[in-house]
Amino acid sequence: MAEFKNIIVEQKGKVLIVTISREKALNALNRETIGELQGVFSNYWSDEKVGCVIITGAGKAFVAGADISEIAKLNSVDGTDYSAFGNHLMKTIANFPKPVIAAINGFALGGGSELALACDIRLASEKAKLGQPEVNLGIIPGYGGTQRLSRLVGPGKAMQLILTGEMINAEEAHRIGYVEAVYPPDELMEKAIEMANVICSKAPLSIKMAKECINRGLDTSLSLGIDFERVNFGQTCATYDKNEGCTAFLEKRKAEFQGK
Ligand code: CO8
Repeated sequence: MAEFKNIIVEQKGKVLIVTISREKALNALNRETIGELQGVFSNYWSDEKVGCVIITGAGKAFVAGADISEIAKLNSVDGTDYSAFGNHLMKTIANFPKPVIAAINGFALGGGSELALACDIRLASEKAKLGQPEVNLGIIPGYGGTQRLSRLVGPGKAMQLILTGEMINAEEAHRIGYVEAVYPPDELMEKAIEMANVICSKAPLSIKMAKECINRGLDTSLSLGIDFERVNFGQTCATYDKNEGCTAFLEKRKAEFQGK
């Protein structure tokens, strides 16, 4: 396993846990950290020994945003480039062939909220605080926040959060559908790992195709999305695991999926 400066990567069974650990800056995403995260997702893209990834943060923050000391130095050209660099990571996570769960342990602000939004499922600690405070800095979200937050919570709520820069607590985030579940702080990782293990116990190709269908559908019309689902459904019917899953059900035994 490669050594990283700003992240810790550990594997528990088929679950990869990526902890952003830059506590002196509340895990703010500087270029180096984004590069390290990009490296992890590239490395594990085709690794069959990993079935699900959890991203979390060390200390009191998930990620308190992009690194403001780097943003402060950007001109227009650099800003566009910086946004593209971070967006490449967000797209890599969104397109990653296995689910990615954000375990939001604390502050998830700006780029930290956007990182969580690029993940497939967001679980939060009761201590989490979320928001897109970019307007306080004279910028706007630049890692997909204007697009993904509005798709998740609806345009009105996204407008309210992004235009006021308001920071909300986990309970409110759950109420509006920004996060899927909220747990006591000491149970968050346990619950995230539990969910990841449930996902890992299913047919890997079904998981990959279902994720892709949901994401592709959000990016296109309903009828094209349903067409995409139809083709993928047909593909599942050609897999070993479909045969195994259906046969196991009929034989009243547990399926042994092989990811093929
Ligand atoms: N960047 C750099 N350093 C940070 C960041 C950050 N985003 N957030 C916190 N820190 C640092 C602080 O400067 C402080 O450092 P030091 O100890 O050296 O003074 C340390 O972390 C601890 O922070 P605080 O003392 O402020 O801790 P508090 O508990 O008092 O407050 C807060 C916690 C409320 C989270 C507060 O730190 C805060 O408001 N942070 C900034 C939050 C923010 O505005 N985030 C959005 C940043 S902009 C962004 O994410 C844009 C994304 C898109 C970029 C597109 C391409 C460029």
